[in-house]
Amino acid sequence: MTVVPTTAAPVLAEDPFGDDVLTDPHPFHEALREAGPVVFLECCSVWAMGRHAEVHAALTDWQRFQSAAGVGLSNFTTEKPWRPPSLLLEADPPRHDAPRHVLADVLSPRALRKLRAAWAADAERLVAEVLSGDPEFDAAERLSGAFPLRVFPDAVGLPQGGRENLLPYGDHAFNAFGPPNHLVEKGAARVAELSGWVGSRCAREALAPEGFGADIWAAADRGEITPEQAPLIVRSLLTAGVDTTVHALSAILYALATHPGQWDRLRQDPSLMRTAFDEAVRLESPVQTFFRTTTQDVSVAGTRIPAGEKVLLFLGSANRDPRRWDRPDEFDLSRDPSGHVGFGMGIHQCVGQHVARLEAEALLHAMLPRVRRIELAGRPRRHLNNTLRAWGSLPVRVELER
Ligand code: OVM
Repeated sequence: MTVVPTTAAPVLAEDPFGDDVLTDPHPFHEALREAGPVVFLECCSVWAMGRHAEVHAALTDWQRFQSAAGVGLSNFTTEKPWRPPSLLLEADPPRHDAPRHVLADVLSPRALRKLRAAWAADAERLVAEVLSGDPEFDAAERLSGAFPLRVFPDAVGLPQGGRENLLPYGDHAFNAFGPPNHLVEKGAARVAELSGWVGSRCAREALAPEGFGADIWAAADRGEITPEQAPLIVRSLLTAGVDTTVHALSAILYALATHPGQWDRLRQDPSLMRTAFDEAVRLESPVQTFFRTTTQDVSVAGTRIPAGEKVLLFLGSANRDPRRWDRPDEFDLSRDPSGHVGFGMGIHQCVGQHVARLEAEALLHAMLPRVRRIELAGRPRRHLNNTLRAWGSLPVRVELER
């Protein structure tokens, strides 16, 4: 028998879910990466990884880093989840696979083709409306906060009433992955009401005869999933499909407003749109973290993590790891951002990413010919969330094409 030497993991005391780190996570991320490939976080008694190589490896190793015990701090094997677990996010193969295949089909680039023209027209209308007013406006409120709510609920097939519940519900779901801090407490008062509303919208009768919701129910009719699974898969759309795209749109608008040379470049060559979107997701990482749980003793770079432990994977840190990226803090359309883990990696990689890309493309294609220059017009304000990197306010000034 060979005895593999194990090293004790460095211990960090700082709370990554504290307001200071959430407001500006970069100094913490650097300390985390520099401390070592695996560290122990005293605050929550969990392990953590912040370097690209180890985060990528853990994300693609679902056998040893499972999701079914929850991808937040709470361990579902010992604690009751705040809602029935997601059939996608909080499941492992084989149970994960049928729901995943169904949703991947429903949200495939092919399936989204029929939405492209309508979303482009919606974006034209929104952008024309916003640009016809004051050249200084809040892009978080008027553009990124508005556009997904114009197109996504209709695409799902949700009725008009109650759509204002979507963002608060998503915001709480993403807070709930963290420790029970003030951000979770703030959402607690409305959990029953919001969960009740979301749950009621997942029924077949509540959904329009055409749309992502109906498509999921059609898969149940074909026997690809059970009728019991369908409403929970619709719930995944309503949980993960709104806040994420709102904050991804803010990320790309912020990146472009603070890098005028890259805005010019994108105007000259709109075929860089996909790069721009992925580069913004890399740089801002709208979803900053997810946990996994070890299914067995795991040795990572010489450090032993026992079975049944929570491991916090810092996607945002991996996406700025200088071991992986040149000038990681720069938004640069010359780079190839593929390989970023902003959408995760492996079997759970964001199933809705084509929806997010289509939204960003529609919005930016409407803006590019009309806006010669976009810049910050004031100090942007963060919206704090235990998982999301978000803007509460993004004041911009635009100079229009004459
Ligand atoms: C879900 C889900 C998937 C991804 C993220 C997420 C709240 C939820 O399946 O409900 O965040």
